[in-house]
Amino acid sequence: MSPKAPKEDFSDANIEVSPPKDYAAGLGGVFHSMEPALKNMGVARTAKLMLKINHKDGFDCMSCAWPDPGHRKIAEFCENGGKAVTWEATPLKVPRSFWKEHSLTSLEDKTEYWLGMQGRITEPVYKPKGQDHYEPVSWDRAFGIIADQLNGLEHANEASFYTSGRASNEAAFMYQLFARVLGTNNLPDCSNMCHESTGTAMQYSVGIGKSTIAYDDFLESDLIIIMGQNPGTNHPRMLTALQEAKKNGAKVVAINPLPEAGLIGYKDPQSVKGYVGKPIEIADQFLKIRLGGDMALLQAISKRVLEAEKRNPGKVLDHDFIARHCDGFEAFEAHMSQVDDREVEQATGLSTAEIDEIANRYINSERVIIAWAMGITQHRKGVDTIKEIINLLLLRGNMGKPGAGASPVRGHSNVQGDRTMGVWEQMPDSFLDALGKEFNFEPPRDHGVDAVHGIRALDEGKIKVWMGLGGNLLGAISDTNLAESAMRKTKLSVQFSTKLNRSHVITGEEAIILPVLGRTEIDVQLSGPQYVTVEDSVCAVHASHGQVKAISDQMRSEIAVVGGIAHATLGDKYGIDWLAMIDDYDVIRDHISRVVPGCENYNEKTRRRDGFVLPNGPRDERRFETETGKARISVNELEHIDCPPGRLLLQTMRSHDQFNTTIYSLNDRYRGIKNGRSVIFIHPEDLAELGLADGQTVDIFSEWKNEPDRVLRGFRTVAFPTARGCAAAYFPEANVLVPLDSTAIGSNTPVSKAIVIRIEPSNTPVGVGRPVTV
Ligand SMILES: Nc1nc2c(c(=O)[nH]1)N[C@H]1C(S)=C(S)[C@@H](COP(=O)(O)OP(=O)(O)OC[C@H]3O[C@@H](n4cnc5c(=O)[nH]c(N)nc54)[C@H](O)[C@@H]3O)O[C@H]1N2
Ligand SMILES: Nc1nc2c(c(=O)[nH]1)N[C@H]1C(S)=C(S)[C@@H](COP(=O)(O)OP(=O)(O)OC[C@H]3O[C@@H](n4cnc5c(=O)[nH]c(N)nc54)[C@H](O)[C@@H]3O)O[C@H]1N2
Ligand SMILES: [Mo]
Repeated sequence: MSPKAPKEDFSDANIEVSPPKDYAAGLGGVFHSMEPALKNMGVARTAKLMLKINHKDGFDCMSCAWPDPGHRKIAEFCENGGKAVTWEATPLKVPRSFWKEHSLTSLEDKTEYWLGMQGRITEPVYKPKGQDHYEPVSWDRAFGIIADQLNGLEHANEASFYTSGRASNEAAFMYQLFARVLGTNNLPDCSNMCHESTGTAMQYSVGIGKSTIAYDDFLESDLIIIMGQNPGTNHPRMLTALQEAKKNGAKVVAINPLPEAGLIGYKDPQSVKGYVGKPIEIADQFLKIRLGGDMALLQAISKRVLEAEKRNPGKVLDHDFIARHCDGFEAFEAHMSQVDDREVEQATGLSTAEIDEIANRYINSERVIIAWAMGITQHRKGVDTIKEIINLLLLRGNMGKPGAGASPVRGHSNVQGDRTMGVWEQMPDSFLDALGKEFNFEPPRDHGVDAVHGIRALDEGKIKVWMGLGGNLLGAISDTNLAESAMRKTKLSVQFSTKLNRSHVITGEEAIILPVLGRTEIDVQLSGPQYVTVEDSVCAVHASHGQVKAISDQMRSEIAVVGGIAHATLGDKYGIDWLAMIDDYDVIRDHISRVVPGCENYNEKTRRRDGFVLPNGPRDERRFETETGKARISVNELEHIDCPPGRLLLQTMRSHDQFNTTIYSLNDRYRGIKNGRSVIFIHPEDLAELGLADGQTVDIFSEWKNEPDRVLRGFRTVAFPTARGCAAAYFPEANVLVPLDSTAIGSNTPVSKAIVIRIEPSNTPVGVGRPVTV
């Protein structure tokens, strides 16, 4: 069957709801990646690619950042990796006629799903000022338009350079170099909306904003606590690691307001036993916490640890570790004695017995890992919550020893690498010094804008050129309506993309889309075939080799595009030879060797079959490069989320069939949803209290300070066993409800997991196209 793009947009009118599942994967899981919608993408090319995913001579799966085990299986991928590959490697092209047929105005009603299903973008297109259509444009002309706009700016800070975490290390390194040579640190990235809270907290507490464990630590741990993460969907291969850890005797505690299937049970899709056998149990204890309750829970556990030490002096705390490596213990101990049990109960919705149980598990385990993701970072107190995770680990020396440590599980497959390469609006001076020395220029020192401040700057008319190395900022950022009107105020918006998304539809006065190669595709430059490099969630760096021929020779590698724009804009300013970097990526890697700490001999090390692991102070030698030179046990004030009566707290999360703003199908299998995304999950007793029925159509209002309510209309209620007082809906649709200024303290990450909402019966039908948001 040759793939076809859908003409009509998809309808949510026939949503089917069935009870949620209580286990994840199974062999069916892998086959599920070929579900009908994806079949439309054409699976023939995918078959070959499947065998090369995450293999040593293959390519790095572009889905999530979960690490590769040392021993890789024949099929080292998961269902959702399969979807990502199929989606990218489709032979379906956006035809030239598309741009004539569809005005931008007509595309405004289209869903992300429909846009993505139109196929790969294979030629550069340009939307001139005052026009409502894109038209094909040559690469040279596109570079020329961009260069003219950039060179016409009064200051480089009128440009902003967004990055999404799929970009390779080489592309990211060149991109940040280009921005800084131009004279700006305006380098917002998807991480600002993702693990920024982790980076901020861990940098403060332990001197590095990354995981302190290696893959094998999971296999040596005796207790793994998973907080605010849904690995069955978002990091499916983590379930294999958990299964092996359990075989080795580890216990697992899951903390989540939703009973996520993958946290309850698992069938390994890659073993015969997994196919025919019963699911294994994942969580030994499941804490159905209220949204935002984690900080209170962590404090309550730490309090119990300290009390246990009082009862058994010298037996509970790791005194030696604390004395040698930590500071702040006394102040912390004093602060924990004030933790108020009633407040903990209110914040968490958990019973004393439940908290006692997890505390006892923690105290009785020698090697503990705490893993977390967006359920922790995307909260107003996300940074402080992560500091409390670190506090708890430090009390018993659970850092820098086998089987123990902090495991923030990253999102995008190379989001961590992009940061290592300097994509950050506030890189430290040491990095900027090295960059300036290598390329003979003085990098700007003022911090740039992050994702949220970037939208504000757009709205204030301060950004004249906006560029995106991948991603879909308008789909991903909070406050969709505000963000979109902000983007329309810029002069030129430029996107490097594989597929169409919202950020191509809502544009600056002029707009350009530049079609790039994806990770699956063979990349040949003047010096021959090239590879790129990536860093996973546990700081392992390795090469990724494209495997299939691109479906059009008009597409260029991200590196060739960054280099092309830089060359057109800057020529050979400061003697930087952009074209040499394009011709041979080894040249970029040589620069990386001399600029990025830990990347010395980068060409040699990334050619090793296993790549290499970046140095990590806490993990390698219990070295903590904080301001005090020690790991900091910190004091953090608990803050209760204020949810007035008659209101619910809403989290926005991913369905099983999406990758961020990319929608693979309208199903969310594990949660029992089929054929639609306009749903809001609510506890049956909350529904009853609010006078609402299961299956009723409602409008959702977000209440924020004195601002007019934000609204999402025509959603179907789904009675669901979530924590009381909490609701859940899918992002990106629900982003319209998140106020731009509602961000985490310290990291400025949008608070996507605790939105105060009011729900009212609706007259808007659950319908076709994008939901109604006015
Ligand atoms: N297939 C697939 N894989 C992906 C992605 C994808 O979209 N699809 N996205 C990638 C990216 S960029 C990222 S960042 C990761 C995201 O990975 P996750 O963080 O797993 O993604 P979310 O869907 O946001 O899920 C958040 C989880 O936290 C829980 N949660 C929400 N609020 C709270 C809270 O207050 N406390 C606790 N304890 N739990 C809470 C939710 O119920 C949910 O289970 O996945 C990456 N991998
Ligand atoms: N409400 C709410 N909002 C959220 C979140 C949430 O949980 N709730 N999560 C946040 C998180 S964790 C993140 S990471 C952000 C994600 O924000 P982004 O990273 O900006 O968004 P994505 O949806 O991953 O980007 C998808 C687009 O990337 C392009 N693309 C795909 N592959 C490639 C490639 O190889 N190269 C290039 N150049 N382009 C490519 C395609 O055009 C595709 O449409 O969203 C955030 N927004
Ligand atoms: Mo993310």
